[in-house]
Amino acid sequence: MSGLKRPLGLAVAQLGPIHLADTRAAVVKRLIALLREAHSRGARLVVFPELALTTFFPRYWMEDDEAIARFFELSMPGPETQPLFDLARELGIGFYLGYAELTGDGRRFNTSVLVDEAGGIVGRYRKIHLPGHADHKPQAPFQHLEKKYFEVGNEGFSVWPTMDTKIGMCICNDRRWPEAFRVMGLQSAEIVALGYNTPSHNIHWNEPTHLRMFHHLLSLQANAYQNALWIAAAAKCGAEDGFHMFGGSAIVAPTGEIVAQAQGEDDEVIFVNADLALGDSFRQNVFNFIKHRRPEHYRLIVDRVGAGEPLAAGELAKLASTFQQEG
Ligand code: CDV
Repeated sequence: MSGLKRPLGLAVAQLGPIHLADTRAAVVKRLIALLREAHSRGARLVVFPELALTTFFPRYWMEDDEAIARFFELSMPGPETQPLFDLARELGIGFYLGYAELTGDGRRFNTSVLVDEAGGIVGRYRKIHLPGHADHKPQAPFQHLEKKYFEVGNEGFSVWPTMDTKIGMCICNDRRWPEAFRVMGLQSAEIVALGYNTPSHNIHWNEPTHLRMFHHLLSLQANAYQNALWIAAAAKCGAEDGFHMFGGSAIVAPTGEIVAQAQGEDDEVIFVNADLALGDSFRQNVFNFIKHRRPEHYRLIVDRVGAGEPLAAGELAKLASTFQQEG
């Protein structure tokens, strides 16, 4: 790994708990303090968590109207978030921010925006892999109602050329799906920003607690390495009104190594002077996609959603033979 370095100051701003009683203004004040700290440490880009302006409200059963009134943003920036955008412009620092989006025609998405150093929104991502359920589960210790409150994102996994690099976004559960990162890798993403809220307990099955953190880091490390990109992952964590979510905010290099990790479960900035050129070595060698990928043999990835019966070798070969290579 040699050649010219391309350093970019990359920060993750983890948030400790946001309780139901906390106001947007109080949260934005915390975001502003974190933005200032990230800037003082040399960051050009800072990543905030998923649904960073409120408590993780999908844990509560509510009528839709109540959820919309309390937790959704009709505009971004809005009156309460404008000071964050103003400060970003003043300091010349970009950021990723997750929030609950209400569109002009009443649609609801779990969204993140990418804001550049001039304080302008350059990208928007609407979460595609929504976990949880849409029905009320009164027996469960808490709900996970993302499938009730949000629609599946309708804008794909984009990558934006900005801040002298190419940045992709995804949100929380997306990090567990290799397809999300490969789609961004195929658009030459060098950094993927992602925010998350991960409850420490699984209401669907008796998953051992220690595996929650292990699988979080495993997903980040595997996807960073296999796509030769940096991942900056920001948690909202700690106990929100008694409901615990794990921390573990991390910056992972294209080597798959964790190069910075949060120490606690409160507001905390982690920072790395990320050498974007590190990804180039992997893109030119082991993960030289154009040279080594064999998409004709990946047909089932898009043709099937769930796992089905095994196909005979002849059937797989026939599928491969019908693959249309681009250009
Ligand atoms: N907010 C999330 O998407 N959380 C999921 C939990 C429910 C497993 C996650 O993948 O972390």
